[in-house]
Amino acid sequence: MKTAAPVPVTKQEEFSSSDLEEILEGLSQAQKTISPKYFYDQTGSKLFDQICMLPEYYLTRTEMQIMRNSVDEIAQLIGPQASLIEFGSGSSMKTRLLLSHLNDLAAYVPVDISHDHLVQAANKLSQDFPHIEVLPVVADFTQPFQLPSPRIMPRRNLVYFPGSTIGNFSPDAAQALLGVMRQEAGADGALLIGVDLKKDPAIIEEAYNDSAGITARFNLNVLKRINREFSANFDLRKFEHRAVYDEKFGRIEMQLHSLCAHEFTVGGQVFRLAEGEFIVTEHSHKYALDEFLVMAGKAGFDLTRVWTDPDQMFSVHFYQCNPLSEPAGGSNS
Ligand code: AVI
Repeated sequence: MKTAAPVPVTKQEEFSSSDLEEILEGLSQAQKTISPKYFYDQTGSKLFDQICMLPEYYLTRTEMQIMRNSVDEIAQLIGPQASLIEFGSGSSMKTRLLLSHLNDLAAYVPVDISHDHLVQAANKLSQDFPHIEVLPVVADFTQPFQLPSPRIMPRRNLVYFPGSTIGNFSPDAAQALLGVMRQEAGADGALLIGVDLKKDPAIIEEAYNDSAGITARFNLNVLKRINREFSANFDLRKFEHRAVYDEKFGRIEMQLHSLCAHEFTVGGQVFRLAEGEFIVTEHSHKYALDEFLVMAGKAGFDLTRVWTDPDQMFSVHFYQCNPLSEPAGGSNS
């Protein structure tokens, strides 16, 4: 069997120095928090892939069905020789459908913070789609980053952000991230984004409290990771996973509840938790269609088309960049 050359990786920055500071700061707040970005070590990334296949986790299944139904129309809207830039690509599972329908793509640029998972997925994709140039970028995509130069000059950039990962950002941070996407998309660019919709809270809570306990393992794994990478001593037996929908904020909140009063240490600093006190590990915001449209509009995106499933559980949006809203400091195109 022929083995393809490994894909060239662009590395934007080192993260490790500020990670410990960020974790310590989150744990020092009155409401202790750990950023969801720490979920995705090797184990966390694998657990997340399992979550996507759970019967209760309707998001992936529904989004994929919408994509399957609409992919020809999406390919038409994208047009020839685009560069497909995926923010937070992870294992790029959802992208395969798109890649197999875009046969004259200039390049596929997966962008992710998790180096190993990204490079592994990019090499696999490059083998499976040998006609597409795969140019992974290791970067914190919440900050503007330099795009690699494909061999074929792209006619336009398409930013792809599936999975409703936008929901894991606070509305302000989501607004700022849409601004970064607008900048990376450039003058003739476009955005294809998956957004989970507001619905019966019971359906949402089930999706984050699955009966097989995979989401609980995913949530608790962040403590294991911090133990290993940041000299911490969390005792996982003293924590319990919970996920609660907050109607006021339109978001699910993932928590790690302390089952008893106890202390733990991270990077030499001691923290205390009372019984019943919890650490917030993630918010997953759900949007009404028009709420999201307004946010995208403010970032400089004009809606071309939105697709939903018959039960209005999930939505996929295609936006064109509004040429009048070219970000200050230029674009990446
Ligand atoms: C990645 N993100 C969109 C997932 C979500 O639904 O918010 C992460 C997740 N957390 C628990 N289950 C899935």
